[in-house]
Amino acid sequence: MAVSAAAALAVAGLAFPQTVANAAYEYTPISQDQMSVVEVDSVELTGEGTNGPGELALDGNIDTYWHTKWQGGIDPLPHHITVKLADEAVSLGRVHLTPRQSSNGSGRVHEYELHTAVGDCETATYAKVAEGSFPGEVATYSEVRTITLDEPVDATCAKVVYLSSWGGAKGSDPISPVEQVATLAEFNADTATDSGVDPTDPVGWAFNNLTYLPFMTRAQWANNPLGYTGTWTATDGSRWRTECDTALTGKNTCRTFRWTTVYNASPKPGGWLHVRPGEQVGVQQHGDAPTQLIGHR
Ligand SMILES: [Ca+2]
Repeated sequence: MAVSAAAALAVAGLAFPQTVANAAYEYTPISQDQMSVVEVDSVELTGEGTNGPGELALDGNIDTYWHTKWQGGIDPLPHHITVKLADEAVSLGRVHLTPRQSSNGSGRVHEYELHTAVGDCETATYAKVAEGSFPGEVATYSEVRTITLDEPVDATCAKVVYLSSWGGAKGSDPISPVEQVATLAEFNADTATDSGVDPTDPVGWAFNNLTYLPFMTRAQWANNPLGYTGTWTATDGSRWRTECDTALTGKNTCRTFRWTTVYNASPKPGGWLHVRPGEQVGVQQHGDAPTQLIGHR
């Protein structure tokens, strides 16, 4: 159970900002089956065997790849590949670029720009939505490069521009040499939806709504993980921890905590105050303790 800062404040009846910074997103892969290559600026027709065509970046096979022309003269940078993501615009959150897996990833992307458009991918106006660069270590040439947008963008089409690219390997140099061609084994993309979670909220063990159970003894909990110190994962995937006989719990007593992201936030001068709310489910204290209900610690 996660409560956004805005929602928590709304419950508390306080004024709160209309925007929540640092929203976190949940990503869902777009099937390559619904994507198609609109355009590549250049194709090697003969020098790479059956490889070369841009469509090979959408065939689900990391061993096949798009390759720009080099035979008989190298087509110069920049290069680009444009992909239609879907018939209707999607909320684009990330793009994954799987480098060519052969020749030490020669032609993999170095400096890039990501452009997107809505509408007909051949005639639409593209706008730059991200730029950056990927490192050129030979040792990591095969790893997927991911472009994550700061905020999702409505897009029907995505165009990856290679401003520069890395070659394969040169002697024992750990960094690849510069290259003029572009290659790409696989193009993938994810849609993004706001998860409602403020990632600035801390994650940790929560303990709230302390309740003593006065009519049971420790012995009755002997075979229950709530009755002795330890951690476990419940069948629903939730993580639990019980602590017994410490300064926190008191003597001959246990407290049980659940790993959670449930926090409330309220504004304070210069930032936010994060408070653990009192709605934690299932956390309790038991043992030979006094009969009382205690609120937040
Ligand atoms: Ca491929």
